[in-house]
Amino acid sequence: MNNLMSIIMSLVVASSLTAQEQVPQKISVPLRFDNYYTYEQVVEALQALHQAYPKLTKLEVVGTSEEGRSLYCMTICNPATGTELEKPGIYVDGNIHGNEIQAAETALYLLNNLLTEYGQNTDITQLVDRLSFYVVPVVNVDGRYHFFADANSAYFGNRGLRVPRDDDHDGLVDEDFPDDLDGDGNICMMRRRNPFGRYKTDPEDPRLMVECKTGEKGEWELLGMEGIDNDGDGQINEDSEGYLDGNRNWGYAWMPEYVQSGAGDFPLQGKGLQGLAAFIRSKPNICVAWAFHNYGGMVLRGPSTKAQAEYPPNDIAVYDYLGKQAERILPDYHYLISWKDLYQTYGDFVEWMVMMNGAYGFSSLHYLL
Ligand SMILES: [Ca+2]
Ligand SMILES: [Ca+2]
Ligand SMILES: [Ca+2]
Ligand SMILES: [Ca+2]
Ligand SMILES: [Zn+2]
Repeated sequence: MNNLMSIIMSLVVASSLTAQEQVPQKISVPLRFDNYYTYEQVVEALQALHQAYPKLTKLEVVGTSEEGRSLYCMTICNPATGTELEKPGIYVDGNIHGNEIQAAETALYLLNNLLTEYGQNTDITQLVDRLSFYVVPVVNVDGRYHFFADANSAYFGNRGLRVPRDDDHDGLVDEDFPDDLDGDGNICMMRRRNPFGRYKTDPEDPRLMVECKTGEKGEWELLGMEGIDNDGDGQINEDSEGYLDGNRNWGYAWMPEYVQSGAGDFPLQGKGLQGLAAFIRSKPNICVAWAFHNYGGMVLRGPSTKAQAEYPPNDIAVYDYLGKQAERILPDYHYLISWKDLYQTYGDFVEWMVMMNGAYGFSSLHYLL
């Protein structure tokens, strides 16, 4: 287990990515980690890995999204050392939040590392021989697709699933998205000059603004996010995609929308999630689940809600051991309890893995690579 932890943890430190324009490239093995893959390129990368290691891998579609995209799972199992279901299963996924794109690269890095180091590195060879790995690099396939295809904001968008929803209860669904008015590919805050505004130009960088101190003369006022009132109801950008949060829609401790924002109308409303759930239920050998998210340097375990009792002491001993290894291997990451140290989540995926499927479950929140 210590070796596995090292690999999962080293993913984060080992690869160095920068957010940049997509450079067209032929995807081949070993995979490159110098730019982010679009949804289609993730699929190509999985196919390339499968072609390079057909004996060790299985690539299958485990679900279909609202917009008809496929959710892929790559299984790594060495048939020469036993069948898949008789080995302990390690489940890893990423990008359940569509905008948290580096989670998928992290999952691909794990696959790439396990396969290219098999037969070279003794620890990895042993892991691959002893375990079955199930890796789903992109859970929210529609969110990832739109993250690359559409204009984006630093604040929101593409996190949830594309289940249409009437956010402002006017009988129309998803009728007023933000609009990229200047066509630069970003949805930004708009400003205009106004001597009564609360902001002035930052003396250190004229591209930025700082808030005026009391008595200081203002220069700028903020006008909100880029956009127009597409449906003419007097409100701007009030109803964009969704919002159903793929990580609030699972069948353990699910709570309706008035308790948990993003819950959806019922557990497993997300079409892709239904397929994924059925796939996971067919793998009773899964004993560890790891869900990759972004931002914050956290390795989180449940419980995900306060009302839930603490896990049994024997389990906590295992979590604490793994958590300590995580902190040792990953500088600046902290092993934390999700309800207490981050926030409560109802209908959480990892909690469903723990309570309904008997896995040790973690979410890890990675910094941008
Ligand atoms: Ca509406
Ligand atoms: Ca813009
Ligand atoms: Ca409107
Ligand atoms: Ca709009
Ligand atoms: Zn997330």
